[in-house]
Amino acid sequence: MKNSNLLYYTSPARAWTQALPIGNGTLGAMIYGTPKEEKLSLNHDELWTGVPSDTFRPGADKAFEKARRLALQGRLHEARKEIETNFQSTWSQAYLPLGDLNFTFDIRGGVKNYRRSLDLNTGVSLVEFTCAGKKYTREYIASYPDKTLAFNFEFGGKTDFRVEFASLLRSDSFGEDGILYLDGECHGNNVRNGNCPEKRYFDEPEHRGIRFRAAVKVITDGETEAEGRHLSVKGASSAALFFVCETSFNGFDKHPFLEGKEYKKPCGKRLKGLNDYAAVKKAACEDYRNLYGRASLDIDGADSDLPTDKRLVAFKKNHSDTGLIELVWNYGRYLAICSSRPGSQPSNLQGIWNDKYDAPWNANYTVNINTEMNYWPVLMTNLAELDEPLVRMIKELSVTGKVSAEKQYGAGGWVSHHNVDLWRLATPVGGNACWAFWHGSSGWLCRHLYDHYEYTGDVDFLRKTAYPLMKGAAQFYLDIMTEENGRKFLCPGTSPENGFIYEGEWCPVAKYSTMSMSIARELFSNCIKASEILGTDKAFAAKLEKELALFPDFKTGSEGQLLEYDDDYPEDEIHHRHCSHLYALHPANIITPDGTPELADACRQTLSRRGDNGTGWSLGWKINFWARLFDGDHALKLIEMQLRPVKSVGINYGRGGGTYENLFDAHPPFQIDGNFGFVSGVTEMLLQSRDGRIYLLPALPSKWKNGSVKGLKAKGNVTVDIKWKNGRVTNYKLDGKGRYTVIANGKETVVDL
Ligand code: FUC
Repeated sequence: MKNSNLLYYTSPARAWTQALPIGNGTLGAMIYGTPKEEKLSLNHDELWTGVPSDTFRPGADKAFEKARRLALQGRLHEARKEIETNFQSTWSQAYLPLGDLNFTFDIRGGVKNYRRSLDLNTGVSLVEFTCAGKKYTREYIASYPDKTLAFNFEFGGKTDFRVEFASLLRSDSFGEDGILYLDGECHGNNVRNGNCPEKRYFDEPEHRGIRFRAAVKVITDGETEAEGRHLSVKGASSAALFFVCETSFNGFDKHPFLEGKEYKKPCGKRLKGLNDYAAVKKAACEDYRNLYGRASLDIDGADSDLPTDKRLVAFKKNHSDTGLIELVWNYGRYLAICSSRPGSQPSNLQGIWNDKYDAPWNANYTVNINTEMNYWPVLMTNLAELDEPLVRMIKELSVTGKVSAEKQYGAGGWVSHHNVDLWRLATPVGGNACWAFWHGSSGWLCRHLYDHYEYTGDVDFLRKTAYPLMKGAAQFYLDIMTEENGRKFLCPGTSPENGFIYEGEWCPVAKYSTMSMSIARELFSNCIKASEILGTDKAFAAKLEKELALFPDFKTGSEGQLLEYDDDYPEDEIHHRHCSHLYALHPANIITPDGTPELADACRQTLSRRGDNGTGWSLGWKINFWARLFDGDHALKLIEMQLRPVKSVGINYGRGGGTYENLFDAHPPFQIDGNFGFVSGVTEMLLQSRDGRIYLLPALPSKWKNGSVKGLKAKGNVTVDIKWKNGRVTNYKLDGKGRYTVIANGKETVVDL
């Protein structure tokens, strides 16, 4: 058995990026594993600043019109100024940390045989050590069925300990009947959004934010006593603890204070039912295993039984440990299961894990790449259920996005921009137009809906959920399309978060951007396909067809690269981390090496000029690009770069991407998208599917000579197992229905399932 399902360490975490994560979609904890003073850093995914509010900018529609006129006249700097001054609005709300649960154990003597671990096969995290000849074990799990984080402590002899909450939020803590409570309140406003720079809390009910109750119940053979803000336990040989948390958040469109949901009683009710650790653990593990156990990967190569942090360092010198690649692939699936479950919020920039009062980029939903990347691996690794929170978010965004379309642009349909929050912010934020003025996320998010249909084959989902949302997003782009010389395009356009040199100065606003046009192109095509499948909306589909025929073609530049904008403007940052203009290559399938080889060559050229290096997610995206170009060796190079050990946590936009000791992806700072881009990248190297074609090992690196992968999904709801030897498919199994063309070992075969 290779060591590809276990993270372990021989010393406690000293930093958050060394601690180990558990989560049930809604509740999350980072476990430090300190023997005598344990710290669990806690999260609930509904703890955000703010309340629902109107964020649109009055008069923005006029500003948009003006900016468009200016851009058409080639007055791009003026167009930018108009957008930044009169079009953009406020920043998103912020994701907040719940707090820490701190334990002090009365354990004396030197600690020996220390080990902490996370077993991805079971989802169980363990801390073990001996002290004065006694063995201590602490076990931590997250339970989705029981909506709790549960811990079991076994002490080698009678031990005293105390437990208390510490939160950065306005809160109060007290103990009662073996239960420790934390009642708290989130900020009514994100200080970053400029309305009220220094003020986080308000007295006026209409400005008060989400309230919550967190509680931990201790069941022990020792004596439990509440003393002020902590519980103290005396003479325990073991203790089971159950942590729960409920909030007053009552939906994106309900005021959490004035129309808040009851949260204290449900908390108590939930705790009442939690008494039997073994039963809770059994149900949690079964539920987890049902998802995690669906897929597996085995690449022949070296293995390592080094502790994970040392293993990462060793990999830097010698890349032969394919077990580490499997481990990070498995870990990404684990993180997806922990951070996105039906009923939870979608995973944000940090999944659900954040210990910072002011998290980087507010740990919001950044939807010009990051949130989408979080969901890339879900369908292909057979975890379709995990899409639910994202699908729900898109539905809710279509409501706020309708207001955004109307007020910001005077258009129909719905639109969202580059940031989203718990309240489904759909208007453009403030600041530089290079990020704020970008209306591509509604279209991009809709590709996930159509993908969900394509992977699952669920026509009902397409009819009731996906298509109406796709149609609304398409309607918006139709409404704002601009015509010039018989061509239709989205004017003005930006390409996340890049710019170019125009009339001697840096400028982010062009006549149009390749990415926005690619998003619209894909969305329109998917709407047309959906209308055929569903037998509806023929007139609308015909309109889209007509429009598509007028889209400008992809353009290539002086060095054969795919152009990012309508013109070959001089580049400013040639190694920019975003490669948005390659959207047509990945995630979309508009450009393919076998369908449009010349454009695929242009993408290759773009990637070569951009260079390999980048932030964590940028490296992750590049694995996927090279996989789509059927270049496994280049994809592997990016994998190796993404596994570079990183310790620094300050924001670095440059080229410092890699992996922290707990295998979280490093932008830096920690950003979970890179973990997920890694999983989809590796998967895309082994399996791709589109338009009834299933590619087996389309981008297998020459180093991965032998191996097998099981339980992946191809579009059409086909489960795929593949075995290979000496770089050639030797065996494969497709489980599903329908007719497909299978491409393996350079040969095409039609199969009927
Ligand atoms: C986008 C990226 C940054 C970072 C931020 C959260 O704006 O350009 O690199 O990932 O999102």
